[in-house]
Amino acid sequence: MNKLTLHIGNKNYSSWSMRPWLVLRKSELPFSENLIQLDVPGFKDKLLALTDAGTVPVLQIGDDMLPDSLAISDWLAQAVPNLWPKDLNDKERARALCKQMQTDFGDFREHAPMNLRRRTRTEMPKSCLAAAAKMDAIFSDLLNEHDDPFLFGDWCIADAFATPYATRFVSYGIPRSNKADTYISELMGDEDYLDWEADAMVEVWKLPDTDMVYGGRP
Ligand SMILES: N[C@@H](CCC(=O)N[C@@H](CS)C(=O)NCC(=O)O)C(=O)O
Repeated sequence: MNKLTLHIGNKNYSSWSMRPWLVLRKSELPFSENLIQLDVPGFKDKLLALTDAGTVPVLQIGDDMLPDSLAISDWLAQAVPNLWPKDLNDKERARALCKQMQTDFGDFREHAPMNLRRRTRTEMPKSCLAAAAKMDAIFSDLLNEHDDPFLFGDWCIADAFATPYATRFVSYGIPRSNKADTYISELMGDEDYLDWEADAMVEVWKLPDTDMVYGGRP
């Protein structure tokens, strides 16, 4: 197989980067990573030098560049078995949920930006809480249906996509059901997630605008 390099953003803040990084870890394929600091002078030129999308994550496969967290995950699932559920109906549902997590829940993403170092218990806007409650209901239904511990029984790409949302519930003290809380703890206790988080904790580069939302300190 061609050499794999995952181009990613800052680990404390880049939720899109975390998803395929977790999928790559679960795939057990060897890969290296290249971290590009976002929102510093010249960062966009670096992203546009990778692909026209101008975003991270980007998976470099030999000399080919593949942007987009879901496209990267699909590529990895073709290379390695069992990253999607075995049941074909569940596979379609898991993929649709990933797509929904990419495009929906905008109020959750906007008001509770991923910030792994952050812990607060402030009152969040109603629209954010409503989007989080909707996600909680989807998670709880799937966990009940598949008898835990993951959304479709065994760990799959949908759980990688859920992990940055799990961290938002915890960072901003967003209310959740016991079912969702147990699942969030499972995701945030995952050994690969903990490796990513450990790197995020020691990053010195900061985004003051993100750190200061809801009374945080820069
Ligand atoms: N749909 C894309 C979204 C990627 C994305 O928006 N990435 C952010 C970082 S988390 C980015 O590159 N932002 C830089 C910019 O938009 O200038 C995916 O799933 O990979």
